Amino acid sequence: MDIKALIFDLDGVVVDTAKYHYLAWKKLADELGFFFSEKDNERLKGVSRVRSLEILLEVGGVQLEEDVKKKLAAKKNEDYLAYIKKMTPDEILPGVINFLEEARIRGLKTAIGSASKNAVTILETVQLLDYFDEIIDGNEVSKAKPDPEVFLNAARKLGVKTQECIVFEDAEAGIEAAINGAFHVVGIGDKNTLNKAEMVIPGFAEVSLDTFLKLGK
Ligand code: B16
Ligand code: MG
Repeated sequence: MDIKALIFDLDGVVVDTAKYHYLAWKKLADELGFFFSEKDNERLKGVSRVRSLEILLEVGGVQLEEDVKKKLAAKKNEDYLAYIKKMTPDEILPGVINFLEEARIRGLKTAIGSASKNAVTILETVQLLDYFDEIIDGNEVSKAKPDPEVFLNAARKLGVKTQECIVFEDAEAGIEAAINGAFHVVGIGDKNTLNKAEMVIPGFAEVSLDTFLKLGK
């Protein structure tokens, strides 16, 4: 089946917001009195905000009431937004704009499929919003990756079959979500970690669309 659409995860694929998530989560851990390492932060990639807080508290061996957790997640998000608002288009990952422009010229549809509730804010801030036909984010899904809901919603809104889409993902849970929804999937990052993907690339720098269109054949 011919490829008709491309669905992009946001954090780790289009922009690197993981470093800002880390700074905001680390501040919270410091305030709660434990150390939260960059290695620990790897466990939060692609994971929802609520689940991220649970992992963080697990790392610190801290147990809290639900209402306190809610307040802490909101506070973390305020700190995170303060970083996000200072982002510039220079922070778009290498090759992404050229790749999106090539997709548009070739008549492919594009969407974002992200767990983040801040996806629109981030895309607006780095001036990328107009490059996507649809944005499906954490505000519109009830089931987190590896459930395919976010990508299925994107395909439905784009009006294409899942086998006609390629999902680009940097997180293992996201790759599983794409596989669970019968999408083609390209991993962005390390070949060994993302070995379930059909193809893995380090990023979009010097990558042409033709490299992926053969996945549909
Ligand atoms: P927010 P993605 C994910 O984005 C991040 O990778 C993950 O670390 C974060 O916890 C999640 O978004 C929720 O983000 O707090 O902004 O709603 O990789 O799915 O684009
Ligand atoms: Mg990601």
